Amino acid sequence: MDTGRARPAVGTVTGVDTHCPYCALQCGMSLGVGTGVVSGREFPTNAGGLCQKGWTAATLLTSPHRLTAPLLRENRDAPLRPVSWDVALDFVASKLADLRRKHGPDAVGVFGGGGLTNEKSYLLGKFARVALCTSQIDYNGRFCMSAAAAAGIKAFGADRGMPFPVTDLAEADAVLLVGANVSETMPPFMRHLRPAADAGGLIVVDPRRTPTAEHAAVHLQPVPGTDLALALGMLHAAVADGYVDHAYLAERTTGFDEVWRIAAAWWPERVEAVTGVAAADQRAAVRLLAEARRAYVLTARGTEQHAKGVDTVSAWINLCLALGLPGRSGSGYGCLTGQGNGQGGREHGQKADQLPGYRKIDDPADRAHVAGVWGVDPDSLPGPGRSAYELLDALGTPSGPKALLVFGSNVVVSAPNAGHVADRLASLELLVTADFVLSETAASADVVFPVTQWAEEDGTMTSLEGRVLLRQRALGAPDGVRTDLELLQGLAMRLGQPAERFPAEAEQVFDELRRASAGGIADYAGVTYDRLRAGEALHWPVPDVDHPGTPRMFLDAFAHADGLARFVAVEHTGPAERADDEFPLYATTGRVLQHYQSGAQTRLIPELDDAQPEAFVEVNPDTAGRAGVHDGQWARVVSRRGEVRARVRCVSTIRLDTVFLPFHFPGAQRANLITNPALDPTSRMPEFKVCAVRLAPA
Ligand SMILES: Nc1nc2c(c(=O)[nH]1)N[C@H]1C(S)=C(S)[C@@H](COP(=O)(O)OP(=O)(O)OC[C@H]3O[C@@H](n4cnc5c(=O)[nH]c(N)nc54)[C@H](O)[C@@H]3O)O[C@H]1N2
Ligand SMILES: Nc1nc2c(c(=O)[nH]1)N[C@H]1C(S)=C(S)[C@@H](COP(=O)(O)OP(=O)(O)OC[C@H]3O[C@@H](n4cnc5c(=O)[nH]c(N)nc54)[C@H](O)[C@@H]3O)O[C@H]1N2
Ligand code: SF4
Ligand SMILES: [Mo]
Repeated sequence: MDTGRARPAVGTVTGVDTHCPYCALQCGMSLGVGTGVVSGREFPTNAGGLCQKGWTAATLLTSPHRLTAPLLRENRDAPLRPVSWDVALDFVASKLADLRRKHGPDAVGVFGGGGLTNEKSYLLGKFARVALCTSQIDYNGRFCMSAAAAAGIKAFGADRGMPFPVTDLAEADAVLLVGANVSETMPPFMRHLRPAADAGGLIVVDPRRTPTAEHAAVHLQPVPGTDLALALGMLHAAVADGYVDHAYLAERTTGFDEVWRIAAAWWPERVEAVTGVAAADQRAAVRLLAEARRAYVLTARGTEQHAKGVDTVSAWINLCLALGLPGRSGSGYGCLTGQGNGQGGREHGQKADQLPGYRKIDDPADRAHVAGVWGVDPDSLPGPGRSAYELLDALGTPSGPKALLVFGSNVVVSAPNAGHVADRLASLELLVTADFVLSETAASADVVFPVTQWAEEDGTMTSLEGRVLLRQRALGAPDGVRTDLELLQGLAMRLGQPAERFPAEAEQVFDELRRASAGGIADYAGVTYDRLRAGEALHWPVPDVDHPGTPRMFLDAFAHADGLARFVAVEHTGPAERADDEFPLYATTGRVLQHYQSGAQTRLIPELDDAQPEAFVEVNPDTAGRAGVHDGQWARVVSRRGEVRARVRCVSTIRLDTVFLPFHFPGAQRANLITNPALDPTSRMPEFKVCAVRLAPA
């Protein structure tokens, strides 16, 4: 195993082309090797721009907080101490083998992440199914993309976040952004919306007046958890005002009548009473969309992270279909993928019900294909396992896993009902993480493996527009760290697997992934490192090496066998938890510009931490007054599951019945101490975006 890569001397190489390690926009950047200085690079998604997280991304490469030796604790009360790689690997492998012998293969669980490269996601899924033989693997994408993915598959037969290039948006006269605060979550993305905004065609649906909403001609502010009703009202308005594209309906879709049967009862005035969005504003938004020459509807987590998230996204897609937008050049529906590899991470088999290439683990033909590539008996592959929250909830219970391996997620901070999740983790016989910093989850583990960061390893990422990108190694890694692939190989070998079944070279893993995905929905067979190195823009599917890729999907036909898109009949029922006398407010959660996710990385970057050092709760001044709290004071936000401490930020533009908390902070400032783990029946997405709370002085 090659671990001794020297850091190139200052000035030997300058400016390696790479991509930002954080979000799905995957902004092009250049990393000054030796200087460690990041600069924006001309690339379609960012046109040279970066956000503050991008500019400061290299800071963590040389941070003193970086882990450079494996850590191990003898027992739960002992501190983590540095040990050698061999000691840590031997310890973990023998514990895993032991637990499996005693309790069967499902005694070991695996939790992955949408920030992992395609190669890591693929090898992690293979490691779980082949080396551990466990069905118990899932990942944080369940908390992120799963609702829109499921709705996209229902409607279109395939799920690619944006089935068109990001740059197409610049041609649009109208864009409806639902539950997306791109000004903070993907700042360079705003440039693609500027033409629509300048033309007075930007519509934003968000309970808060975000920096994104500031650019909107129409800002709709629904009660959190009522988007489905809003979408039904807007569909009703589209029909009533004569905007339905009947020729498109007949040629390209099926199922409208069922949908209309429900939407007919949701006239805009009724929807106003449920959502708080004026009927006239609903109609104005529909008019802007329908009268535009080119229009898009884009959803993100605000509308998706609900226990009815799939139905809610279906309702937005229904509106899109009624207006004839999807599958046409210059208009359409898209979901904004979140994590760096949010797209690829959900295609290659770290999801409980899935095999590489977006194949299904319970489909005999899919199992046979993948087992063939892996050189194993299809019958030896386990079936589907538990979804992310259900997996965490089952840890340490009689039927649940006794050990968990975590790659690329900080669930102690980011999982819903986080207090309970921390208790479940504490009940395990073995918790193992791989990370480059001591995240809150790593800090509670028995063994922590120190791994390389983005700039120190090769790998591919699939961005929010379905484009496969090569992130090439720019630097040597510090002594003592190994790649995730090397770690998986080391464990697999100790579990009796041949080394060549778990290659540690990214390009070799990718070549195997190409074969495993060949013929699947997310077909990467024609993507090669050489084509990517040559700068080709390859959007999947790319079925063979001569295929130019598919920047725009669905132009001729949708991915269902009959080529038609499906309207999906959905009804509004509202949030899982209603406000009442005891908990009179709705809390919603989300992001600020400077922090990324659980904050494990960005809280360690001084410039970002200085800008946003602590949790806050955004609250309307009238609501604050009634609760007896003042701007700048610490408050408690209490739900049925727990309470979180946050500093009050009075904001007059937020709804009176709604408070907002970022989820980036640890300990008592964890927003997830209060969130509701009510799960969507299809996607198993938790209800991060609404729960009932009360506000009180701290
Ligand atoms: N700075 C920063 N950028 C990021 C990330 C990060 O952590 N920090 N993470 C990346 C990832 S993984 C993701 S998934 C994306 C997420 O990107 P976004 O979806 O843009 O981010 P959020 O802040 O989670 O949610 C967006 C908005 O939804 C609103 N909202 C809350 N409840 C509701 C509701 O019921 N209905 C509607 N319509 N809106 C509601 C919130 O007020 C918020 O402004 O960002 C990516 N980019
Ligand atoms: N209340 C609330 N909770 C939420 C959300 C919300 O809107 N509200 N959003 C949800 C969403 S959309 C998401 S995506 C999740 C994200 O939440 P998490 O899954 O916790 O994501 P990160 O904070 O990015 O954690 C990634 C961890 O893995 C490490 N890491 C990064 N890259 C690698 C790698 O390549 N290999 C290894 N081994 N480790 C790596 C990082 O240092 C970090 O410790 O949070 C969810 N939780
Ligand atoms: S928008 Fe996303 S990809 Fe671009 S610099 Fe910021 S965090 Fe990085
Ligand atoms: Mo996400």
